Amino acid sequence: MKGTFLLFSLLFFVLTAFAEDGYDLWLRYNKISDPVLLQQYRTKISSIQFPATSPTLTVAKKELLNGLEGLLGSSITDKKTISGQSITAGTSSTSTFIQSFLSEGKFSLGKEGFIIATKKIDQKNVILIAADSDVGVLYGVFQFLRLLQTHKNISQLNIVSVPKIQNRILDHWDNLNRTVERGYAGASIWNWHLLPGYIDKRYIDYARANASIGINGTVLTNVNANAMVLTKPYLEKVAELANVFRPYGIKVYLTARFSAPIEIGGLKTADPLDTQVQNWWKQKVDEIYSYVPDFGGFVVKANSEGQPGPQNYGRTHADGANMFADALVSHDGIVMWRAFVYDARVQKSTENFGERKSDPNAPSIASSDRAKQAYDEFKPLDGKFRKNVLVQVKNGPIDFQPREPFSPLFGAMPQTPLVMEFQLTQEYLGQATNLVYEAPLFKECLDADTYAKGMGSTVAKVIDGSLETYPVTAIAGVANIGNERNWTFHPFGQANWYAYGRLAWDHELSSEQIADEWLRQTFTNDLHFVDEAKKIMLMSRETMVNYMTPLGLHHIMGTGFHYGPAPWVDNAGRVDWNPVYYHRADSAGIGFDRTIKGSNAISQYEEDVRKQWANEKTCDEKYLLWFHHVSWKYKMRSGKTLWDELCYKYYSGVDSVRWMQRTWNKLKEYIDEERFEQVKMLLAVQEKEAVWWRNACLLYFQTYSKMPIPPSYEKPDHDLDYYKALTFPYAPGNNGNL
Ligand code: GCV
Repeated sequence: MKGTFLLFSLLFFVLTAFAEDGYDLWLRYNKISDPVLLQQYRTKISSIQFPATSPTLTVAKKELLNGLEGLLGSSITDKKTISGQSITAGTSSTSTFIQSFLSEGKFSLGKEGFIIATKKIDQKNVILIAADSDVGVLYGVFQFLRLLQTHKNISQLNIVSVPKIQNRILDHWDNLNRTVERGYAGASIWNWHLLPGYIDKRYIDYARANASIGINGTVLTNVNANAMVLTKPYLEKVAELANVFRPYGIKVYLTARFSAPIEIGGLKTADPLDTQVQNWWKQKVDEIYSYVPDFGGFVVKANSEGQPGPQNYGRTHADGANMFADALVSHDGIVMWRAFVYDARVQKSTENFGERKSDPNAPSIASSDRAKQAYDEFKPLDGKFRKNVLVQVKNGPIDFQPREPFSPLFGAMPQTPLVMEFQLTQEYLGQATNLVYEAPLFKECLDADTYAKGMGSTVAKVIDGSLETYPVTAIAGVANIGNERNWTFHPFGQANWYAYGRLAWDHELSSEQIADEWLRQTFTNDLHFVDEAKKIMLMSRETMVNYMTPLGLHHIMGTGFHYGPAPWVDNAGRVDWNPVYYHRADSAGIGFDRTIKGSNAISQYEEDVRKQWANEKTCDEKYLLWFHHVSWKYKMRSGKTLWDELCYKYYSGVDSVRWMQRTWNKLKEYIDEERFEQVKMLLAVQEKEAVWWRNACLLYFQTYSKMPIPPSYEKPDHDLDYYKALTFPYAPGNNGNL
């Protein structure tokens, strides 16, 4: 009996120890199963020559050895001298061979670029991983391992890779009490209570994962900020995290609460032009650098959704940002000042989404269209910021919707470097239950042409400094990470973290290429699996747009938690939180008129863009209802009426989810059961949610169109009242803001 129990316990241990729990992300170094390829790789790599003379080179070497031994299933010799069948890694300071190779080649690798090249030494091939900096070598190591993980031919390598954007940052909306605003993957990974004494292994693996995709900065705290993180006990904790991340090339940033001088400094004001306030911030910044000598700087959300800011004192955003910039400049720190602002006269409660308060200090900013407000407030400030200030702009003018046109600020502030802010966490994209691969969304924005300096002035070129030269460039992604074992809850959420990092490094990569890499590293190199799963990924974003907000609809989700459809809501605390404000459905038609006849938000775009979008007939139909109020009977390019097209889109969205389910179900034999089943269950949840979105939206819009849902479509299984009555008081992703 005892023996049987022991046997079962052992079996349980073995099974769970090898369970595919997703913790390893894309950094999986299982032995290559294709024997021919394995042999080819083994003949090329049997040793490394890699002097590890710094903490960064030490972690790089460890990763390389660990990766190679796992992938090749053989032990790798660590040699002192270069020999054939080997990898030589390092910089000019660690290897004379690399020194002469780099000086002959005259490469411009900058602070982070690397080269992976095949060279002949004594008639034998050697693979070089070389860089001008230690962190460049680390990036090269990860890229080399990726080549093996994705089964690439490594016979004649000649890769030169340099990041296009300098600061590639993850923004955490994590609160000090471990809640995560708009987080759907458990609690915050930062265990503030146990820091600085206890270093969770996750911190190291977080740094490894980020470094593997080139992310080099992390903002630890929520933009709805808590001043306490700037106090001594918390700075000690921050310093420990920075120590863990440093070898991986990752800088730490914090969010600065504008009113901190009052809240933790005992001052009576936070006025940015007050010398006492300025000195307080200078001293605070000096103190931060005494803990974290390579501290990156601040992200600030000011005069937005209840956050205090310079306008409370009659000052401008530039006054506020410059005060921080002056405090940071001698340390080479930067300020990322967010442009996510909209009429501050009404603010959101910091504790409860349902309760709204007016902010008596906020100025009156007359604007009828929330989509115009960031541009209206920030464009006039172009040229007024210090050199170490960047203005951080969300990809679209409203708020991370399934689809938005690019923000008109891109290209409109040539004298100011702009940070692109994407949202990886799926606040409006089905949260963590929907499979939505976001690379196509990111690319749509990055590749959009602003025409700021004529044709070809893409958003990517605005932010990477190709159109204007900036001393500093940056991109930010709001993290989708939590303490769920697999980090992102949905196994495919990992792909969004991965894709963001890869695009931040090189925005010219395609969504398809990134999906391909990620699938191979995360699941298997089996071609059938990769092809089919890739189709699912590539169609997933458009699918979601179709079942949530087709044809340019936006912001019609449930208020507060932003979960599920609620186009009927008309009683939110401020007018521009109401779905009815955005879709404007009435008996004549649907859509927000942003042309000259309406809010004229379209005037904020360059003429070439404006001309196209201002006319219903030439406007890309994916933005039609974003810019136009269109009659229900309007003839679409398909020949259908707008109403029929809307029905078609909503129904095809659901059909596509069902296709995704069928396709996934056929992939069972290719991957592990755990992750297969997890995705299968989540796709079933997604299907239900897609049907819910479709039915709720169409039944509601039908009360205005008075037109029938074509009889060939399946009938909604409930009436509108049923959908209106659904409530979710405990949906995840709440603010907390503590
Ligand atoms: C961090 C939206 C979100 C808020 C978020 C805000 C922002 O309004 O719903 O949770 O706050 O954007 O980006 O600041």
